[in-house]
Formats: sequence, structure tokens, C-alpha cells
Amino acid sequence: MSAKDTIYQNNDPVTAFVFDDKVADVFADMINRSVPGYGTIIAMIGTLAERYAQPDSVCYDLGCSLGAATLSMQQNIKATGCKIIAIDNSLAMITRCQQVIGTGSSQVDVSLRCADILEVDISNASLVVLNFTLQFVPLVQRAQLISKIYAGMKPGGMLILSEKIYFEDAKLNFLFSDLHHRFKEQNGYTQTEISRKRAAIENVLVPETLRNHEARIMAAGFSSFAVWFQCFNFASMVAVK
Ligand code: GEK
Repeated sequence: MSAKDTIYQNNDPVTAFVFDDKVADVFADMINRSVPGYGTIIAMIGTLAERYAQPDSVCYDLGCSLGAATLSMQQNIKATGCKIIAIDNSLAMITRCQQVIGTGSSQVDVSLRCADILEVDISNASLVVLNFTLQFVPLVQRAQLISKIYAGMKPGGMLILSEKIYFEDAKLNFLFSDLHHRFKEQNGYTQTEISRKRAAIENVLVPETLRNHEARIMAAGFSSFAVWFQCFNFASMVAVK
């Protein structure tokens, strides 16, 4: 059981959000109470991994945090000779992820790396997961990252991209953002916690429209794109090479 997220219950000045020890300690609780559909998305990453992981290939979990998507893949991959490479540039996350992954036994090997996903090599990939990670990558570097992923993928390979999304229609953008805040309230966050977290995350998490994501993915060369899950301003997309 993860510790409860009480980070924004105090009255300290709000500083920019970072993935440090304090966040890593409560991350499972934070993401489950903050992202509508998170549990469903994690479970379906396993279902997609069972279908898309190819024999003797690599599955990547980019921005793995505590390894929830990695575990879901590891538990569902049936293809032989597959390994998972899970990467995060937060040492606090990778250290705790090691403890989570280390306890399970599986024929699918997992290797954890503390590195910037913009710097790592991607190759022989049949599945690449960016589960709520691209939103933290500077806007100007996103196209280059998606193109690098495409280049490192095998034909028929799949990219799973989950993101907080932004709507061009101002009314809808307000509505979904408001419903998201209601979701957080229903999960026990106070209005003060919600607005303090929103201030901390501003300019750190930069959401884009589904249209932008699709255009970037298709420009990289992927042959198919679909949104397979959406709840309010959170969506998960798939693209096939
Ligand atoms: C999950 N996927 O539970 N390089 C490596 N890691 C990065 C980078 C980068 N450039 N930028 C951000 N991160 C997870 C949840 S959380 C989503 C992902 C959230 C890492 C960052 O350290 C953090 O652990 C993760 O991406 C984003 O399925 O907090 O909303």
C-alpha cells in the first residue's frame, strides 16, 4: 500500500512540481486519485502487450515511475525472448521501482535505467509505452522523441501514448478541467490541495490537443492512429508502425 498523498495540505509557498523523494513516496496514491481511468489504462497496457510484444524484441516503458505499466506488461507478455527496458530520470522513482519489480518472478526480464528518455537509444522495439510522460517533455523536443521511437520500432510495433489533453474549444476545455477537479474532490482532495497542485504543475506538465498528438505521430511515419480510451481531459492513444 502506498502512503497517502498529503503534499499540498500544508501552507508552504508553492514551488514547481518535481519527481523527488516526497512525490515518489506517495506516487501510487497520487496518480490513482488524480488520473481518471489510470487503473484501466494500466490493465489494458498488459492486454495490448500480450497482443503486440513480438518474440525476441524489446518493450520499453518510458517514464516508468514506480513500474506499474512495466509490471502489467511483464505479467501479460507471452512472446518468447522478450525483455522490458524501463527508464525514468528520477532517481527517487527508479530506486523505488527496483523494489517493486525485484519482488516478482517472471520469464520476462526487466532492466531499469535512470536516464533521460531524450538521450537513450531505442532499438528492436515491438512495444513502446509513454504513459503520461510525453506531457513533461519540452514541447520543442516532442517531435524528435516520437521520430526516434518510430525509427527504433519493428514493423507492426505499437506505441501507446497516454496524456492529459487540452481542448481548442474553450467551453469544453473548462468543462473537462472542472470535471477532473470534481473527480479529485470525490477522491478526497480538498479544493485548496487541488488548486495548489494545479499551480505547481503549471508549465511543468504541458498538455496538447488530440489533433496535435495525431499529427505528430502520423508525421513520424506511423501507419495507424486511434484514441482507445478517454475520460474527460485524459486520453490514451495507440499508433502502429
Ligand atoms: C505510470 N508511466 O505509472 N526522461 C525520463 N523520465 C522522465 C522524463 C525524461 N525526460 N520526463 C519525465 N519523466 C507512469 C507514470 S509519471 C506521470 C508516469 C505523472 C518521468 C518522471 O520522472 C515521472 O516519473 C514520469 O516521467 C511521469 O504508468 O506524474 O503524471
